[in-house]
Amino acid sequence: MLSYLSYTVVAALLMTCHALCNCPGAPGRAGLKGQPRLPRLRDFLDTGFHSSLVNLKYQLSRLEGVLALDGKIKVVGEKILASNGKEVDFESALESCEEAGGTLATPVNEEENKAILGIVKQYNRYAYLGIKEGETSGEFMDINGTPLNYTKWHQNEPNGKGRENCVEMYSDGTWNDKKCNLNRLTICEF
Ligand code: MAN
Ligand code: CA
Repeated sequence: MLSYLSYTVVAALLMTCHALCNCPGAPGRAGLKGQPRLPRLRDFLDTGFHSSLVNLKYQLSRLEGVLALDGKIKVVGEKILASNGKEVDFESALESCEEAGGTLATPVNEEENKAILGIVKQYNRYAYLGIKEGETSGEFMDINGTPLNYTKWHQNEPNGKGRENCVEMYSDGTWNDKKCNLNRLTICEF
């Protein structure tokens, strides 16, 4: 009885596998020339996987819409910007962004700078950016040590000559090199 059952199960599995797998000779692989092939398990799974992804994207964009409407996040290109509303020194700000899986907001173009400015205005507080002075004074770079392609220095800035190693955003969106131990708004990017 047991062996008959095992046989049946194995045979059924083999037949199913053969019918649905991607092996030569399985029905639905190629079919005869000019004939439409039968759907395979992989196609079925692909379709399911694809529609799951489409649905996931849709649900995420809905959530982004809700959070953006509530002023909790700003979506700019591929980036999401958010603040916890806290004013802390540079290292603490960076740490809290990294803890949340992001980094300090670092504008790489005018559009991103404007989006960050929107949060500065929302909280009416200057913010630290994810930018630090390098070994050479007056040379600023992002958190990864990459030199900047985009800057928005206020007139006559940077002027710290190695004594102001961090960068704050003013409420007009321009940048000032500034000491790192002050309390500034935390704005993160994800
Ligand atoms: C203060 C500091 C400096 C800034 C000047 C601008 O001294 O905030 O970082 O460059 O003001 O006048
Ligand atoms: Ca300065």
